[in-house]
Amino acid sequence: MFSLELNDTQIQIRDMARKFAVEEIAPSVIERDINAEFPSEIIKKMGELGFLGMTVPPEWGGSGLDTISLVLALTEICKIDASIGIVMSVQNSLVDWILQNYGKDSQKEKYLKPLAEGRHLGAYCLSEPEAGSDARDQRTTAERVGGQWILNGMKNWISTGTKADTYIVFAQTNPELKHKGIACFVIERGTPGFEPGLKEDKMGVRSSDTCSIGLTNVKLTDDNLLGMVGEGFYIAMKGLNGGRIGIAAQSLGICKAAFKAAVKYAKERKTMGVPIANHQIIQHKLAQMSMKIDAAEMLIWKAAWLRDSGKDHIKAASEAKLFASTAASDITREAVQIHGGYGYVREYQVERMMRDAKVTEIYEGTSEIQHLVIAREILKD
Ligand code: COS
Repeated sequence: MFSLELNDTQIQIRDMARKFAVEEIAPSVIERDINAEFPSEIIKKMGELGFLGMTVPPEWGGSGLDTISLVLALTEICKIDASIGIVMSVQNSLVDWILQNYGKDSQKEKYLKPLAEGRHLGAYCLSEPEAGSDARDQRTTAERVGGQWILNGMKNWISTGTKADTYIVFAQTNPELKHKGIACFVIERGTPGFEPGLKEDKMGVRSSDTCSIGLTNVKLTDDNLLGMVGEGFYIAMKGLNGGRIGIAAQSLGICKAAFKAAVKYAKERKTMGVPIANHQIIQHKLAQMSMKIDAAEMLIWKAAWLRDSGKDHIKAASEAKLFASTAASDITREAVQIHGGYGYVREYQVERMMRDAKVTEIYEGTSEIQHLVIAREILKD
């Protein structure tokens, strides 16, 4: 049964993430945003605490928790720093999940364990210069030559791209088969011909690391293949069903932080002799923000619960992501507005939240793609 009541473990995980975020992440968040500095030390500590393998079973080095626990932890981390949230979400929801569900035991031992134990970082490489929303138009090729696979192409917008140890990479084995020809590979950092490029200079989530990756005659074997040849597109999409819940949780964290800052400021700041919170126009804004946060949380928990129950959650994940990411942009914009001029300077942090929020409407499926996915699920017979 779907329940709004958290169990003891879920409460414990949420509180642990909250404490870690406040004590370990908050002190350096403004500096890391200014300098676009990847938080290596913080991520290392998060790995030691089990935050990078949350839903992976203990036998493969993980914490064996449910998706609700993951979204609770992600929300708490993103209340303080959405850049760290994207590293955590990609690793748990995409990289770990794909290896856990499509890796052979030998691959799990080699790749999943160090990821889940937090010793390695992972990246998910689906997008390309010519294949973003239209993900099945993969131009990266995987050619069978002798007993090997030779990969050539280019991947784009890869989160944790210059820092990862383990990459999940999608490539086309037979263009005639269209999406049924795509295969999924696991590639180690340092593999000859696999070359992460320069870090992008981004508007938001600046201390996360994003880059393109070139593949030039990258030689792999069947030991690098995850699932069956031709199963790659389905693996990518099923991964994104979880990834989208993660981005929704990231958005919710941003929403909650911006709302808290806006309420505090509205009670303190006076105009016309009274706190601005006394003005009806500000009250309307706060009411809208509060309602959107509650609705986003319900959608996220519902999607997470469906995923944990093994039920279809394609529509629920897209609804959660679409709603929460739209709310994040709306709420951070209003939080800046409520702060007036102070909202426009770094010290009050809502301007960073507004910049961070924007990308939640873009990555792991744009809002336009989420509308398409939801509509297709409604209309399918
Ligand atoms: N979960 C499971 N299976 C899915 C799926 C999902 N979310 N989405 C599509 N599929 C399956 C379909 O059921 C279909 O299966 P069959 O081959 O059995 O018919 C197959 O995949 C192809 O899907 P579809 O026909 O819908 O393909 P389209 O190209 O028309 O649309 C979209 C696919 C646009 C939905 C997909 O490319 C997408 O999600 N794009 C966004 C990609 C993205 O999020 N990129 C961000 C990467 S991280 S920055």
